[in-house]
Parts: sequence; C-alpha cells; structure tokens
Amino acid sequence: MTDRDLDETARAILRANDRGGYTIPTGGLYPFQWNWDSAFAAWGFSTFDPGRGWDELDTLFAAQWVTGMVPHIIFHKEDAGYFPGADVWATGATPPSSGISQPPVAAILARRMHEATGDTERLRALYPKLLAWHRWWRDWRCPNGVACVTHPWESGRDNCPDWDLGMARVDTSDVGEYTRRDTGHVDASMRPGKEDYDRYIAIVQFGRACGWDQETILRDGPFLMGDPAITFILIRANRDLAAIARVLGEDDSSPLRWADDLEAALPWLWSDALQAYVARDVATGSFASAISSGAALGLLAGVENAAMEARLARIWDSVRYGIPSNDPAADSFDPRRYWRGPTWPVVNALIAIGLQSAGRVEEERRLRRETAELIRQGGFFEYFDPLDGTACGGDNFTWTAAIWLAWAN
Ligand code: 9WN
Repeated sequence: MTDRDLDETARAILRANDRGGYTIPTGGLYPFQWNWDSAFAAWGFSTFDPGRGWDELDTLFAAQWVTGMVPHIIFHKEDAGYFPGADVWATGATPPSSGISQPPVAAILARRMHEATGDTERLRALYPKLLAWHRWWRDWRCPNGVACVTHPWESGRDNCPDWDLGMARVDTSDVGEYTRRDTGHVDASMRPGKEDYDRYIAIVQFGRACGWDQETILRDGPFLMGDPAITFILIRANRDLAAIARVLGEDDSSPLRWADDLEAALPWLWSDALQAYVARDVATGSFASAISSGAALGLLAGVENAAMEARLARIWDSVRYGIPSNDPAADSFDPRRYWRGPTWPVVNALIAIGLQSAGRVEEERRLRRETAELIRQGGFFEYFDPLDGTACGGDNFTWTAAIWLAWAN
C-alpha cells in the first residue's frame, strides 16, 4: 500500500466511525464518544473536511457540565458492548456521561486546526467552553498546584505504572460481581488485569455514592495522584488557549497565569531517585517507581531539564519504535500490555508538537518516521509493541487514522 492509499484508508476509518456529529474510537471495543479521542478525530477530519472537524469538538463540548467539566465518555446511544456504561456511572447528566474528565488536548489541537483552516467563527464559539474547562481543571484538579487525577481513566493512560501505588490503596472488598466487555473484543493479555478493573469500578462506585460531589471526591476519594502528563498537557493547552484568545481579540490573562502556576508547581513531581517528573500520590507523598511517557510530555510543555532529557534519550534509544509508555529498564515494563510499555501514536504526536515548537527538527522527524513505519507495517491499530512493532489492541482506530492524516504521513 502506498502512503496515498493509506490516506484513503484513514479517511474511510474516520467516516466509518462517524456516528453523526461524533466519532467512536473503534467499533465493538469503544462504542461511545471519548473525550481526547474526539479532539484527535477533529484534528484528523480537519485535513479533509474542516467543518466536520469543528462539529466533532462542538458535540464534545455540548456535553460539558455546568461546572465546566468535559466528561471522558459521552453515552449518546445505549450499547451493551462496553462496561461500565451510563447506568453504572449514574451521573444524571444530559446527554448521559461519565463523571470524570480526560486529558485536555482540545485547545492544543483547535489552535492547530484554526491555523491550518481559518474558520475563526468556529473557534470563537468554542473559546468560552475551553476556558471554562481549563478553569475547572484549575479549581477541581490542582489541589496542590500540579494537575491531579481522581481515577486512572481520567489520565487516559489507564494501567500505566504511574498509578500502581495509588491503586494499591483502593479497597475493593465491596465491588461485587460485574462482567467486563473489553476482553470479549481484544486479547485479554493486552488489557488491564482483573485486579485493576476491581479498583477502577470501586473508584466509580465512590463517585456515584457521593453524587459526583467534587469536594467529597477530593477530600475522601479512594484515589488522587499528581499526573505529570496532564500537568504538561495543561501547561501547553493554557498557553495555546492564550494564543487563541489573542487571535480572537479576547482580553483574559487567566490561561497564561494558570500555565505559569502549573510550571511553578512542577518540582512537586520531581523524583530525585529517578531524575524525572513522575506521578505522585497526594495522600502519602510517594513517587511512582518508573518513568512513563508522562515524563516525555514535558517536551510538549516546553519544560527544559537536562537530567530529564538524558533519561528520555536513553529510554527512546532502548526501543525501535516511538516513545514507550513505560521505561524498558523497569520491572513493570510489558511491551504489549496497554499503557505498561507499548508506544501510542497519539502520545508520539503530542510530543512531536513540542519538538516542532522547539525547532528540534531531527528528533521530530525521527519520531514521525518511526510512528509512520508502525502504521505502514501494522495498520491503524490502537497502539504498538515498541520493540518489534507488533500492532496491538483495537483495529481501524480513529485516533491512529487521525494522526496519520494530521501528522505522521
Ligand atoms: C477507559 C478510548 C479510550 C482512550 C483511553 C484508553 C482507553 C478506556 C478503556 O480507551 O480507556 O476510558 O475502557 O480502556 O486508555 O486513553 O481514551 O480510546
């Protein structure tokens, strides 16, 4: 297949996963609208149908809560093929949605979409919603300065080693029986384990029991960890939002201030032992024991740190394809198990945005080449083994098709 054939296939995947104004990540495994998947889908659509790209973001933000939170899943239509569905979350939201958020990449990608396609009016309509969402992150997810997550699913990097410590403290004794659906769609050895799922569900049950009251969740919730990835994404997203505000002639210095405050709080995530920014448990102060791709997203935020760069260079050089989601030197590294080792094209694309901004042309080219090679060899899969390139997880994946069109090709 030539690259132009792959372009055609990628566009066909986006069209096939389109459910009318929103896309699903892939049929079967993920039958609803996911937050950061949709932002990537919008970026992909913008390369051949800009109006449809903006529609994707509009549908996502139409599900924004009055608090400003943009949920991580929007259950537009019922589908028994995924667990936990709307009935388990029981948030009472319209449209039905989950009760947590996901990485705030929308402003970063909306800015790029606008630069490529114009359409200032579509961006203008989105701006107050982006601002409200970023304010929500500031008010409800930065209890000690950096961005924290209240559930591993909120991080978008579900079972990465960052969360092991916090997850170990989650009590699962009252979870009860439930039936997973994910392992009916893809190889169970590539998915999070049973113990992980019990804990995921226990955290959801806590949120549901307190009516998704954020004060209670932050104060008494079973899981709260500082996330280097979301902190870095939010730094970049706030600076991009400030740039959007300038284009629109809006006068609000809040996003720049929020970005500076996040950057000033970064030392809290610095592990002397690992010489990297890693996740940290708010309750105990303990650091995660491995360097994940969350650290590499420092490049997206433009954070400079020589010691960290040396670690990242070693990690990248120890695999053949892309930035791995976990350090191959760590005991927890598993090259095909979801966020415990595989490389994810979308994360590579975010890192590349940072490399581009910093004028690091050679590294950006290398990351693009390695990611493109994975897709050329394996197709539009969810993620890949960084050692031998084996394609893993779901096929015909929206965000892999999107980043092929918008960046990797
Ligand atoms: C839970 C849809 C989502 C991605 C996440 C990825 C995975 C869900 C799951 O799939 O998470 O949100 O059920 O495993 O980890 O990043 O947004 O593609």
